[in-house]
Amino acid sequence: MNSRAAASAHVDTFARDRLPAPEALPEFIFELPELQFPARLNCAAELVDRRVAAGDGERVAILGHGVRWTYAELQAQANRIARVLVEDLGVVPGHRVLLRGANSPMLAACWLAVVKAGAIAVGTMPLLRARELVTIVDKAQVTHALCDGRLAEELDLALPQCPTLTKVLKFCAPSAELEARAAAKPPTFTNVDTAADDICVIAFTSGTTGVPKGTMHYHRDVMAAAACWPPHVLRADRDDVFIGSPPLAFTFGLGGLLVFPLAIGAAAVLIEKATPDTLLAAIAQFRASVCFTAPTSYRAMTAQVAQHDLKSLRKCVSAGEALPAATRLLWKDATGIEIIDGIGSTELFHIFISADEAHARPGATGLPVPGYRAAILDDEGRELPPGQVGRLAIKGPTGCKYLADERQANYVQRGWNLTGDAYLVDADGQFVYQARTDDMIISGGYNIAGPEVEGALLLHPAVAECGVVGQADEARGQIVKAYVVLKPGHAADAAMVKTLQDFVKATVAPYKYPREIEFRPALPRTETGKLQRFKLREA
Ligand code: 3UK
Repeated sequence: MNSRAAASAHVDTFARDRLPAPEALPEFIFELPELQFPARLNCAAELVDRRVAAGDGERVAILGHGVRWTYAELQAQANRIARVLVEDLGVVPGHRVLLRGANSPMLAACWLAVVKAGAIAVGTMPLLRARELVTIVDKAQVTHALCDGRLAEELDLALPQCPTLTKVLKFCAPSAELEARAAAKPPTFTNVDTAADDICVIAFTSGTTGVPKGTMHYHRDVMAAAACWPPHVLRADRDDVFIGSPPLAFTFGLGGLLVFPLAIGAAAVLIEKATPDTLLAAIAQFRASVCFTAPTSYRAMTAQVAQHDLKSLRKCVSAGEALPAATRLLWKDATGIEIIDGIGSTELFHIFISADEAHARPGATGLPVPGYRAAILDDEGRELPPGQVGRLAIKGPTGCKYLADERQANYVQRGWNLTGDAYLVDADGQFVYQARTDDMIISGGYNIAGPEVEGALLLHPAVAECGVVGQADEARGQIVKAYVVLKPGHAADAAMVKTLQDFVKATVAPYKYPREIEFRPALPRTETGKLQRFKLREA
């Protein structure tokens, strides 16, 4: 790698100036031959222009409701938007451009346009409110925004408190201002010749607590993610049609629903609402073959699988939270498909431990993805032997680079990325998730992993969803407390509490059983499908 020596193309150096100091960065490893990146690299050019140049211009790139763009059409649209950014809005390389919208072809074209222009895409989750947008705009000193008109309200409310954000252009309904301007531009654009280690994405963490962290990613990080997990574990091909629920503002969605399909010349379906019901209908409608969503979504979809034609579906990816063994089994029974589980993080861009269909093991996440190394460390940073629970540590071609954030020192220690997860390696070398390190329950001297108790509860036919946390207790320090959503037709009474407690005792070591069970109509979740255990703990 000699890209360090290559001159940055950024005229506005805000992001580069706020990278962690060299000694605070994780160690990067580029052992695979496919990770030898040139010093100059623009990932949008790699994903779109290179495909068109290779003769794929007439292949379908992006599908949506009422939209079918070939690679050539996607290139033309992204180029026109890039011209609007540069010629009309004065975007220069290094500017931070906020993107706001539900997943749609236009949002994808905007992302590519920002990156082609050498600027930095700052995605925002559709459900964010004005005050959360203000925080992001302030932290990233956002200069421009492209916003779906239907989600403009909260951004408009935020604007008076966003002095750096001077230019906002809206796309889609009602005004389609961006489309009108883009249509007036020629379909060509000279991509900014960025360095491989120029920043092109700032992805904000969902921030369960505290101020969200801006994770910065280089052009080469995007291509590195595309070179590791997809060809070695997912193994989709160019005739696949990708679909799923995670927002493009979440790197799980950005990779799975845009970068990875484009990297192999496949097609991506971008739909705005991907609730279990609409996702199943869209799989049937678009003949989708590769699906990305969260464990709870697979669980919810199983009940409705029979009402849809899912013949086209061949690969299902789960990430965001641990995949309970019960959910893996339910989905396999309903569809015949073995889910590909993978743990990834916003800091590392995408998945770094995963198992393909052949290596899938209920209850385990899988093996380190080629290109990445994984270890289990104790609190002093020493590597632990198999069977012992410790802190998951990762090294690879991508890694944590927070935007001006002291919490860099929590995530990166001695060159390792510490994800905040407690894991163990079993006798087969499989990595087995235990809990978030701060979600371990210590009760009467036992360490109990909440997700393991959840996994046991989910095996019971009356349980729709559940969340298990530690609750302060005078005698035991903490007790195991379960919040349970029952399936329709089951009574939330004392008899059910006893039934579930006995069931857990018969399924896992009896000391792990939930001493308290509370029934709830629903559980608190993030927009990315993660259970918000901290909200349950506060309850
Ligand atoms: C948890 C998992 C067990 C784990 C993500 C794939 O989730 C993503 O990024 P986030 O920054 O959260 C990271 C944390 O989520 N987690 C994710 N996947 C799994 N735990 N099994 C899993 N399969 O605590 C991790 O540290 O929101 C996932 C790709 C890109 C992503 N950004």
